[in-house]
Amino acid sequence: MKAREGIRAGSFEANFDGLVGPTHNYAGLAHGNVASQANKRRPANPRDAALQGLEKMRRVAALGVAQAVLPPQRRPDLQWLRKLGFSGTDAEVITKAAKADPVLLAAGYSASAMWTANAATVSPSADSADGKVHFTPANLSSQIHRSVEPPHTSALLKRLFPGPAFAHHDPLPPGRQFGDEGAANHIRLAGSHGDPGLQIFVYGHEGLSTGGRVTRRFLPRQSLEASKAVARLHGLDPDRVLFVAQNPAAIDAGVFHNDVISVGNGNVLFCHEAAFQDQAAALKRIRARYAALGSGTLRVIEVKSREVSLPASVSTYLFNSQLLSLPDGGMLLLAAEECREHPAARKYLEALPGRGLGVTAVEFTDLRQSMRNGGGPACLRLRVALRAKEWAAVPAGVKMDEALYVRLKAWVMKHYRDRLMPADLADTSLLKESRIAMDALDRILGLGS
Ligand code: SUG
Repeated sequence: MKAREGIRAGSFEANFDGLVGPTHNYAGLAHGNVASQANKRRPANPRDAALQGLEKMRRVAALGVAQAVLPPQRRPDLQWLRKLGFSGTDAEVITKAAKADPVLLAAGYSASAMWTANAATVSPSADSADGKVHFTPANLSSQIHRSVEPPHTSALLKRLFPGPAFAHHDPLPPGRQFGDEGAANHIRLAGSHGDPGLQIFVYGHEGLSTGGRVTRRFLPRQSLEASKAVARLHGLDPDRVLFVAQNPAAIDAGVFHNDVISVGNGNVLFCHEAAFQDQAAALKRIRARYAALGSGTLRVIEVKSREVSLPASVSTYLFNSQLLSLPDGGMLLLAAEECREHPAARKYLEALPGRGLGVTAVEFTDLRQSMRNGGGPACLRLRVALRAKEWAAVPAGVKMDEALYVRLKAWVMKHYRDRLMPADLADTSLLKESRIAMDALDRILGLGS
């Protein structure tokens, strides 16, 4: 792995992965997320979950891609539980919440901040009117356990991206009409990471529409109104922004975020044929807007249902792969191990690099613990396209290199349990263990508490 600083020039994408926290568990809290529902109350292994995430970060850093770590949020969020009327000592708060409503306790204890694709929407300086990198933390209003995250995410992003090069917005006002789930519903296409790009905001529903429901089974999470507000806040050029509706049938099949059914990078858009509403028209708009950038032609890799079905796309998270621009000019598709185990997905991916469509290599990564909660490779990372001087402003302590990997691995081995059930959240020793672990992590990353 290369050194942390001083080696990068120009503009590039940095991946900020969420480090899985010590309270990772399967509480079945996530609506519309079929993996979370299917694995409800199964035993989780927080240690393996964190180690799997660390291996992915290590691999990406070894490829020469800028990689950093976002620390887990402190859980349980006792302040949040206190706001709900649970009082007394910290241990009493836990015990009372466990007795009154274990779902609320699980929400206050959720490690869901690990899926940093939902932390915020980010626009690089090449795209914004004021030349700053813009961040809007997602309000995550649609899920109670995820709505705990935004204040902590806001504070963390301000800490990690300090100074005049960065603009930090508040999360959007809460509520379904402004439901915002961050970068998971946002695709940026550009000739290269430093060029002005096309930002595609994919939404599930029109929050202010009175036209009835678009889906039958699951409520969509991202609203058009939220996407539009973020585009306004970030000072984006309207000619380089598109709002595209998700296919309601995909949402009902378990595509609760668009990044479960499409991913873009550079001049490549990789998507299933069932990703968008009126897909042919949507792709036509995307191609036309991309062409207007003057950065060449967009390559759309559209996978047909007969190649990989919609249910198989959801179970394998094929489109939740990371598409990474490599220093040698190639593009790697980093897929979940589940894709290798699924005959159709595997066959598709084995052939892909040979087809001359822009993806030059495919690798697999084992993220089984996260996958059981509906989080694949792309869910675990927040992409931030940065200029070298912007990257230099990020605290060195969070930038991944071999030394940090080794320290974090030892930290996980020391502090994490290898089995956690939702019922264990009532055990107040978990509160103490988590605090000790997080204090030690603050020292490793040099962030203070
Ligand atoms: O919000 N799962 C997360 C998974 C998020 C995946 N992110 C992206 N697609 N970008 C969610 O549904 C499960 C938690 C539980 O059930 O305990 C959960 O929150």
